[in-house]
Amino acid sequence: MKLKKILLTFVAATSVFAFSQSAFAKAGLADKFTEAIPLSLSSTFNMYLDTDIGDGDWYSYTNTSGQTQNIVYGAYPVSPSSGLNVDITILVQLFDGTIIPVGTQGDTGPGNVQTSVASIVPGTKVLWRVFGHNPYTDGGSDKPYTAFVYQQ
Ligand SMILES: [Ca+2]
Ligand SMILES: [Ca+2]
Repeated sequence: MKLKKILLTFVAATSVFAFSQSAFAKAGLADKFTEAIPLSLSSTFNMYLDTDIGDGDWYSYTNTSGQTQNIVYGAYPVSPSSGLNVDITILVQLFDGTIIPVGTQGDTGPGNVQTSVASIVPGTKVLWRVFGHNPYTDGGSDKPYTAFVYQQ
């Protein structure tokens, strides 16, 4: 009887754990550029990629300052020693909604920051997708990354 109770408690705890895991699964989070996570200047966002499924997370920064801004943005591994290799693909959305594909940045290698710079006029939005250089190994909750945007 006592063992059964312990087992039930264990099952309940496992269920809660499984639920919280799925609630934070990264597939489904910011997978499309229309669902980009907006970052403000000098802010960062820690997240991880799901492996095996080609997961990616979109981020955006919009210049609402009223003047041209020079920004640097991208992503880097929280722990360089994790060997995580993230890449970024970039889009620019003009004030009138026009979308300009910029492309994927050249790979800088495992453990390194993957970044780009832009000079953007007011109303311009920069969007970047963070994804694993190797979708099967560059991800997982033990290898989080940080997305960032700063003014230069
Ligand atoms: Ca995602
Ligand atoms: Ca890279």
